[in-house]
Amino acid sequence: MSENKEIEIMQSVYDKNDEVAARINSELTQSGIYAINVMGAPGAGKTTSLIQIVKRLNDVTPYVIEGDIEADFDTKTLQALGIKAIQINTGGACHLDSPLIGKAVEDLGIKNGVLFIENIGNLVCPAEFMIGEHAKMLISTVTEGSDKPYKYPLAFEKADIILLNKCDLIPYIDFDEDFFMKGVRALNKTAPVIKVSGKTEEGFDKVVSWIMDKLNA
Ligand SMILES: Nc1nc2c(ncn2[C@@H]2O[C@H](COP(=O)(O)OP(=O)(O)O)[C@@H](O)[C@H]2O)c(=O)[nH]1
Ligand SMILES: [Mg+2]
Repeated sequence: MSENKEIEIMQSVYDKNDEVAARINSELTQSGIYAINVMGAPGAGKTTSLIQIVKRLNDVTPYVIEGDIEADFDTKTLQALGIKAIQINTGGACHLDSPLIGKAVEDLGIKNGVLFIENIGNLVCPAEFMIGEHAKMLISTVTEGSDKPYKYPLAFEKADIILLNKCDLIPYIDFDEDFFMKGVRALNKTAPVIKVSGKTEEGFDKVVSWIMDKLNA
């Protein structure tokens, strides 16, 4: 009995979140914004990748919403590069939700461009909550190990594009790319997996070309 009740409450939390997410998504679309929910573990290189992507966007205006439990280092870094960015601090919550994004989108006042939403560093909860995005970008890294698709399936299953970051470090570690890709493809047949490095900058031209295709579609 008590177990049933718990499931019902969670369902209504998800329903409410998804309802707001759908509204944000349609408002963003009407404003000419393509929104990408950027997910990955703490330190996977979410902010580093955003910097690499943004500097290749040319004529497209980037906007960033930074999600962190505490602090605003990433927002300050992006603002110092001239990027329109604002911070959300969840004060403990392990993921962003759509009411938080609705308020941030209003505050940003954006039109025509790409909105990147850097989610809280976490491979679990962010994948469960829609936040008004058009696509989910998952950043996984070679230093996390090749077993992550098997251990955190939902994030890999839901991703529309997967960046495999820190490829500059492959010579120094025991990353098994075949095992990683087998795990990814068992969950997700279609998302492109792009090998990148925030250090050597390899791969980011391909990522930007995927984004531009989506934007123009
Ligand atoms: N070697 C290497 N380090 C990276 C790469 N990408 C990010 N880093 C480093 O990893 C750390 C975390 O990066 P950050 O972008 O802040 O990760 P976030 O927490 O996911 O936003 C920083 O010290 C980065 O310089 C990469 O491709 N290769
Ligand atoms: Mg960051």
